[in-house]
Amino acid sequence: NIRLNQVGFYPTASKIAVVVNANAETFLVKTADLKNTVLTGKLSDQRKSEFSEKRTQIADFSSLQKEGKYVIEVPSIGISYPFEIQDEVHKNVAKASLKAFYFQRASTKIPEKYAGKWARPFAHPDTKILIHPSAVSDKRPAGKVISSPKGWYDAGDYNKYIVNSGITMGTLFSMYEDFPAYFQQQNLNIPESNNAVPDVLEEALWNLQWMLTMQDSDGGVYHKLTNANFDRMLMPNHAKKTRYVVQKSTAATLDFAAVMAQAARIFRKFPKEFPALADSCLSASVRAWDWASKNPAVKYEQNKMNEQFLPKITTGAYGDNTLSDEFIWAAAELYITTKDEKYYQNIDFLPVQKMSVPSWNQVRLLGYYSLARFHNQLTGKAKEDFPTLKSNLVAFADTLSSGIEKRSFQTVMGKTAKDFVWGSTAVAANQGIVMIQAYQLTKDRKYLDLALTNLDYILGRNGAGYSFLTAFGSKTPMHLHHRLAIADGIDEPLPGFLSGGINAGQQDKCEGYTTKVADECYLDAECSYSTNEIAINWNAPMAYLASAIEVLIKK
Ligand code: 9MR
Repeated sequence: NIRLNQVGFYPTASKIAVVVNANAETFLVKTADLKNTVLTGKLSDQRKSEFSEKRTQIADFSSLQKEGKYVIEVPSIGISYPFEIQDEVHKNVAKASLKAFYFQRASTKIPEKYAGKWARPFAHPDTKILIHPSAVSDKRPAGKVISSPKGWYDAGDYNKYIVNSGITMGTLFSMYEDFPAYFQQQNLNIPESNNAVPDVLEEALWNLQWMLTMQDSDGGVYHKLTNANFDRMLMPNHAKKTRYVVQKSTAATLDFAAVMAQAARIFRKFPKEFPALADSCLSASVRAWDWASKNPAVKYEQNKMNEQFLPKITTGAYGDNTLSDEFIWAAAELYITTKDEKYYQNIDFLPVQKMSVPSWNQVRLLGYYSLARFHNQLTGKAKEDFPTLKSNLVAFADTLSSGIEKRSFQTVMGKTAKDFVWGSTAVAANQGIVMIQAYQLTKDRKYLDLALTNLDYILGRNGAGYSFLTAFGSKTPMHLHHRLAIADGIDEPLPGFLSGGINAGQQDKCEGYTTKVADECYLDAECSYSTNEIAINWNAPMAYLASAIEVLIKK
């Protein structure tokens, strides 16, 4: 009943625990051995979010700055999990949530040297991928094969989806571009660790190389590389179903264009290591943009596709009906990389009430973030628009956080029940990134504290009482819907993976849910793909938020 960030707190930042259904008066902070009480405080009045069922009280112990390991005690209620107060307290959280991508690599052996007990054999060469009948083109008839190795497995399954790779790569690249110095010194213990290129870029390159293979000769990009149906819970080297690339789509092609434009300017800075990569990425990006301009509304409608073509494809659809945001993101990245103002003409702004945090089907803000990051280099209309862009982003941060003091858990997350969707931990992380962007634009410390509320949410201050990142915290998911973890025979899940988390939808209909309350629905069970899967597009904002906070919260 005492919910808090189970990892810990920074000496100089805010520290809050939330006491659930207690109606108590005081709390004590004790050293973890329970021998000394270092602070006694008064609990706040009770409060409750509309959709929530729990009345909560706030224990604010921000004044405690001494480093150490502690617990919170609420007399007659109980004692919290232990936590630390320490500088760089989320350093390993940031690192592990990035290292997770290494574990998701396809087409390679994962040796013990880098993976410890989670080592596994080579799997999914992906050198003979069938062109699905939905994907034929002049030069590539049905039944022909292409080679499309590497990349990351999307999630708990072993398929590779361009749309979801798009937002994931965009988020990781933005993280690097926002804080390059931090990543210059980070060592993830991956095979490429001992060269001059930051590990985050080497890791992203693994997926970038796969993405490049997904472009057809006309510039369009296949929506995904997939089995016809999901695998059983097998290790990847035993998952040997035929794999296909399916039809090209405008969303995949524009996400690809955005990622490649961003990659071009990033890898341009490493000419010695990658002499031709930046040029290849840029030309791939431009060709993708041109294809999308000629084919602006090719949706991926899996059910319709299945009426026309065999085999039927039943894996993740990532179908998106609104493509305006993909155009904006790709245009923004292409404009920044090429400085060609013709791309910028595609960019517009929305009233703040209509803005939404990034998700795989809503990438508008990724474009805005990049424009904000490079505001000193903007020209023409982009330069004129910058004040609007800035005030919109800041106003959006204010909208998301307004009313926080009335919420059960005092986090930006949970303004409405709608936050608790499939992959809600990534909603929290992405809202945290909005706060970081507002901080970068204003340098107002309050946005940093707001970002931290959502990191606290993810690591334990929430309605389910879990720290949703595996291996971090006392109560963490143990039974993820993650084929690698289910089939490996090892009790602990792979470390550094973010569970999808609380989701009121309960689409998996698993047995064992104990509540329908929006901010509590979560089931730590393998069958619960709608609350307990992992996914690359969730780990990326997690890594961003933890890394940004590590960089920005100063000693
Ligand atoms: O993250 C996706 C979520 O937003 C959708 O509601 C859900 C159902 O379409 O799919 C999620 O993505 C899954 C993908 O389709 C297949 N790989 C696993 C992904 C995470 O659950």
